[in-house]
Amino acid sequence: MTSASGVSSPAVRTHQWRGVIEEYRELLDIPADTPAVTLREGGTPLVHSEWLSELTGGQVHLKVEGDNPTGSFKDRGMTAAISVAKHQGAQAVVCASTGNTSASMAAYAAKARLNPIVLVPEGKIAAGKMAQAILHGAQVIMVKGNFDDCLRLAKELAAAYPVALVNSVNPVRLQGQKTAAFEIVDFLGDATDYHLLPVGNAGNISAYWLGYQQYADLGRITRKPVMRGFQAAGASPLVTGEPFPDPETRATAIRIGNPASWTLAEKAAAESGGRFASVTDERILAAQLELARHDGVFVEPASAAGVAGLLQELEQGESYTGSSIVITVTGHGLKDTATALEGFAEAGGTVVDDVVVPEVAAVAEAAGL
Ligand code: AN7
Repeated sequence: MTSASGVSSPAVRTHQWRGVIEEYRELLDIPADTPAVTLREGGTPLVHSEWLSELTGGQVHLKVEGDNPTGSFKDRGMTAAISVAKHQGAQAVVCASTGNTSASMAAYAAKARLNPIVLVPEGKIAAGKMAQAILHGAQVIMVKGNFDDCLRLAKELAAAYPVALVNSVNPVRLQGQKTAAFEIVDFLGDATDYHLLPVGNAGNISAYWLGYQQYADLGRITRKPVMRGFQAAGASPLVTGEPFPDPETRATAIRIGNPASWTLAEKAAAESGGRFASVTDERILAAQLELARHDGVFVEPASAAGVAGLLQELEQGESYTGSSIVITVTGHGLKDTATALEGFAEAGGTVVDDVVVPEVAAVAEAAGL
């Protein structure tokens, strides 16, 4: 077939994923007539991990959220939040962020022609995320404080000035983010026995639980997974039960001391028979490296917390034999190559530094052939 423009089109068209709002609109609690501002987020791969399946004696899948348009799971909630903000007449949007929320908000705000304002903790944002926010046109305001200070300021700003708050305290965000649970079930045919994931501000674990509960109510799953959330040891308020006034971790995405969705997250853990645990930065960086080596999946440090948690539990004698497990890996490794390479070097790795003359013998020698 040839169209008027002279471009030939295939006779059979494959379905092109429309983004999470159009794929799941009837299941989302947002105003029905909200036009979708979308970069066709979601529809991310559920990748079988041979490495972790062998280690556990179970079946482990990774929900690879780094494959979203801006490289993290945040795009699911952001398409919803920006669509609703635009529809309601907002002209400016604000968020506090450890990096990924700001990158996502800036991209969707650009698409929606809104003015994005981001508040980030000074000096603690991975370079890739900062570059995204800047290039998408955000006003990036660095705060001499941590994420929790930024979130307080973002709330105060939105309360007093004409700017819409799109952090996950905005319930529309969780409506978008819960679609990841739908996708997992739609792909596997049922929920898994366990779902493991990193936890920072605790919106994601809360959203997954919303999604699983909704599918259970609709009779689309026969069981709900046990939810296990993993925090960095230096920022683990859900484990200790107390806010951290000075959270510290090299997994900067989850450097959060007082999670906004604390209560919802505790509910998810309690109702699912799950729990929270902490993992050290050393374990997080080791898991990031092993995941890249064994599975070909490159994630940012925070995103490896769920895998680090699984490995730690196996060492502690926990059994996952015969179980099905999903681990969400939340953001792409290219977001923060500096920390990745530091972790690699600390693990004894050598970054390639041989420079050879342009002759095959020299290349072969350098390659150890
Ligand atoms: C890669 O961008 O909070 O528990 O401001 O970027 O839902 O907060 C990021 C969080 C995990 C934690 N993995 O998710 C922000 C921000 C990555 C992240 C989390 C974040 P939540």
